[in-house]
Amino acid sequence: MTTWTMKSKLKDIYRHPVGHDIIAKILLQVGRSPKWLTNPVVGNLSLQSIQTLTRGKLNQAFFQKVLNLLNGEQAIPRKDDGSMLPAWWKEAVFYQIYPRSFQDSNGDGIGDLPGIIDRLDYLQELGITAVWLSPIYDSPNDDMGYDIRNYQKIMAEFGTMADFDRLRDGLHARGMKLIMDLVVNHTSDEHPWFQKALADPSGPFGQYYFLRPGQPDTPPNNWTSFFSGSAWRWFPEQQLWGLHLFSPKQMDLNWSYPPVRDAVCHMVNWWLDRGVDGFRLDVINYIAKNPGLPAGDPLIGQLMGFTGVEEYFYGRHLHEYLRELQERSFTPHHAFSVGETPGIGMQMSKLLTGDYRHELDMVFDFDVLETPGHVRWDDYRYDLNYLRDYLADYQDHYGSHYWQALFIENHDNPRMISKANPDPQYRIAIAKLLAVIELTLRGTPFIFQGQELGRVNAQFHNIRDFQDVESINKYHELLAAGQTEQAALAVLLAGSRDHARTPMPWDTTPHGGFTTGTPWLAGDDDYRQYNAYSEMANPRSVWSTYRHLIKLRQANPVLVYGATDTVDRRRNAWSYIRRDDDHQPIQVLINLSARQKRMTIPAGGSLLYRNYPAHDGRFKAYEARVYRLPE
Ligand code: ISL
Ligand code: CA
Repeated sequence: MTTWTMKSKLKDIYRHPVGHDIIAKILLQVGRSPKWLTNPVVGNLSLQSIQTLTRGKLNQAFFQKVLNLLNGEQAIPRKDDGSMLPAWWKEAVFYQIYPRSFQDSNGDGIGDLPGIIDRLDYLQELGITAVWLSPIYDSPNDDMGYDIRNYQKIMAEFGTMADFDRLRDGLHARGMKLIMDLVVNHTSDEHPWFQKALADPSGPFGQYYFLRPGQPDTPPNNWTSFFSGSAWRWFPEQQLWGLHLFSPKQMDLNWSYPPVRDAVCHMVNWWLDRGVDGFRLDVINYIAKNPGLPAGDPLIGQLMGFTGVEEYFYGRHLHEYLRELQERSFTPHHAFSVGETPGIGMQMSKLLTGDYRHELDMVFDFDVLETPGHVRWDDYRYDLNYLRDYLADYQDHYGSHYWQALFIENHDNPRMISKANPDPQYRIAIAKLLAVIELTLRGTPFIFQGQELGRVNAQFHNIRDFQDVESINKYHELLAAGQTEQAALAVLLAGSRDHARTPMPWDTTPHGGFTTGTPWLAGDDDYRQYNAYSEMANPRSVWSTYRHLIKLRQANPVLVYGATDTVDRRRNAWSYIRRDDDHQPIQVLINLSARQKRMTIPAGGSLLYRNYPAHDGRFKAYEARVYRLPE
């Protein structure tokens, strides 16, 4: 057993999975490259000498937190041994549906299950083989369904349990799998468990949550909420504080209390028995708060933007809880799991997903979403060279026991095209380039609704155009900090989650055919040009690219399981070859910039796809091509 101390050196810490990801995360936050560490002078620095060098700015308390994390994890990820297990979820192409915004069937402006059922043929036509549904459970919608009031009931606006059964059958009849969203870090404050806990804090539900006695102006610790302010809510009637990492209506469940784990397993089994094929597990790495809820380190808080994270993003009992859930629910049902794990990097993710560890099958690593030194709220251009470096690193180093979840968009993020280059003349080329990347790498692609149409950020004009609790809180936080309304709005325009949540555009009728009523979240008139109906009819559309590449992937196992050899990594260039022992290799060539680029075309290759009409010479702006190579 290794014990990490202030004498430990940076290069050794970087070899430890947790140390590796913490250092990588800090460098990403401050906008530095990990290459910095290969400098021997840097690598040989001990924590002690770093403390001295920073003149105590990084104090003892800070290092103690880091050491706690290091010493809390003794496991080392298993190395690549070439033994890769096949699985349906490795071969699948997933599609994420945000039900509220997908298709309204009854004119109330809210997407619903019958609406999704009407669009199953669309998904099949696109080539999708698995669907992830964002939450459809009964909820007061403080956080759009991520605040669940009843796990075993369908949200009234979305339909009924009978609709759900029809949806499940419709998917299965088309050969598609169905995974649901499992939100068990917290429940709505309107969930009966919480209501009972409040009504009788010393009764059977009192320990389901983190309820603490105290004084109205001194919360139990300094943790902050991801949706602004303290993570503690005061309940004056009961004279109790309650912990909520997200909105004050999302109360954190206490996983250290065994009845909570029983209740969760029971509920998960109920859905799995109902024929669900697996789950996407919401902020699942946050479930294990360290015992005693120790205060967050202010420095870490400053660096990460949230105080307290180090005490729950990789809590001491996390592996144990995940294994229990796996053993009691997932394994007996042969169910699939993908964890949403903010803050977890590549090495730590291995310890959560190794095929020999019985915890999760895959996780989403969010470091793909922002380039070094940036956060989601920044208005900046995402450099696609970073996307290349990030993905190539996984292709090179993830190894045979782990499997990457490939994604660039979801319901919590602005559209990637808008971040990479909002100039409309490049929109289609970038959309197709992103499709090429996501559909030709090793890993499982998750396409977020509208991504296949080349959706871009919405044209919001006013704070009243936003619906998301996070955006609205952020806006008021900025005003309270003295920002002008215009400046605060600019921040929302850069980072709001609502960009991903506008209505899905189906055709050129009002509101893109999403609803005959008034949509719950207004879109703009982009649907007149970019919509499913028009794009399906056009062989050169973004949609047709997605369809073509999905089919290509499905027809070529080398694109799923093959190794990835990077052959060109010059600035603004990326080329890789997917190969295995049984098939002809496939080479991908990409110009990552708006400038023309000279690329070396493979001799004897046959063209499988290109995002521009045929032409000679240099690669055009954001040009991407796929070739089949001779054996
Ligand atoms: O960690 C964060 C801040 O950097 C956030 O990204 C946060 O962890 C992330 O948004 C978690 O998302 C998931 O859980 C939330 C919900 O609002 C999101 O929609 C969901 O995807 C709470 O359930
Ligand atoms: Ca509806």
